[in-house]
Amino acid sequence: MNSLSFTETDATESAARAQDHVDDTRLQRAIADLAAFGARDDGGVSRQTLTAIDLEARRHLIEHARALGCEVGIDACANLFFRRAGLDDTLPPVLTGSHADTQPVGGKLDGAYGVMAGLEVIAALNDAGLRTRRAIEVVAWTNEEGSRFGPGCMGSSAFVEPARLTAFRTATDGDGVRFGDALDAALAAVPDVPQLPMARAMASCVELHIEQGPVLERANVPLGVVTGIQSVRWFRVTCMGQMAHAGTTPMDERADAMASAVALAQRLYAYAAAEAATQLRLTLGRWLVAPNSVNTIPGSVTFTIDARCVDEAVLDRFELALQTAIADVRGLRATRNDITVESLFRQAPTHFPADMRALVETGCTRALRQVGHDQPVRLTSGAFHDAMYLAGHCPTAMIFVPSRGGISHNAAEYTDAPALLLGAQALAYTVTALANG
Ligand code: HGY
Ligand code: MN
Ligand code: MN
Repeated sequence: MNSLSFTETDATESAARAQDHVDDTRLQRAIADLAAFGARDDGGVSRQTLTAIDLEARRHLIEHARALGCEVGIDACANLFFRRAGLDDTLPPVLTGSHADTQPVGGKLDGAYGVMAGLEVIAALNDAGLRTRRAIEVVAWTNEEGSRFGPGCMGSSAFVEPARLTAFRTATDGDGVRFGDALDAALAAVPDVPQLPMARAMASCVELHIEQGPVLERANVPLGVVTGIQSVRWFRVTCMGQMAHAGTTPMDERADAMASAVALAQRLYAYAAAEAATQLRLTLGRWLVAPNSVNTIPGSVTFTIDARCVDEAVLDRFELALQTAIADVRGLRATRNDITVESLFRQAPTHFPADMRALVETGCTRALRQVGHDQPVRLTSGAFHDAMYLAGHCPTAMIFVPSRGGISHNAAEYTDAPALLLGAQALAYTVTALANG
């Protein structure tokens, strides 16, 4: 096979061989080995970004990748890249992978599956004795979840737009730790890993991920071709009041911040219920009450809003409704309570290109046919992913496998081994074909 001029047949044959060398046992072991870092008694995983346990997991990934013959690099946002050289290293590589951080109470698969399946593709290529025209890089993005430090997808968004990193460094976690300090510690922990520039050219990107929703399981089809990712907006609302004694303060003389927050939250949930037909999704997930004492009237209550929809106009209308609700609640206690809202994160809907989706469909269909299924399901992602930033950087696509009960961001997150194998097989086909393109 001429090293620099691959024919269509070569690319397809190599893709099929890579797919056929994906090893189920090796994949399961790799997922289990990573899940041990932050393992919980309830079967979940707690490995928030740049915590000590995350740094231990990163070291494990570096050693695992080196054992597969990969070169390892890290960029200024501590994104880890595991590179399998191509025959022509002047060409931009094909990127796969996902994130290795988890929610505070996460599962074994969210993000981790895409990283370990990417490394399994490299192991399969090694087993098959295949060289590819382009290099293949598997990435472990920093802080996809955005739970410890907001916003989400810090690593991938800084990779494509490095100027964002300055502001990200000032983000703080619940203990007041700055992202910049945690980042510097993560970089110092890997002095043996060379630093890479950000915003490097990539030929294409494919991210494999669990669906985290119910669609594939209800369709009883183990593979999904992701058509795009819905739009997301995060806000922080702060309701101010006045701390006072719970026993001595008459109800009509209080500036109770919790009363404002609850009145506002009730309006927002009622709005979301009225908008159900639009598939608007509203979550008020993180609440901070000061001074959080049973017998002091709350002086301030802060809560986050996570609003999502495939139709951005719905989110625009939601923002107007939010302002109206705030004005309403301010009116209830006009003199004493103030309410502020701050935008934390916003991302327009993502649409993956047709040619990338077609290639993913080919890889999925070949894998499915081997287990008696016909073809993959096409679906939009309800969750956001690093691929939403890569989609603006290079041709990008995603592959999904089902989540049992549609559950994720929960210790009960689970996908059966046959589906995990199929996802890795579809990834191997797609990435190998792209790497020979
Ligand atoms: O929130 C999300 O959609 C992602 O799972 N972090
Ligand atoms: Mn994820
Ligand atoms: Mn997640």
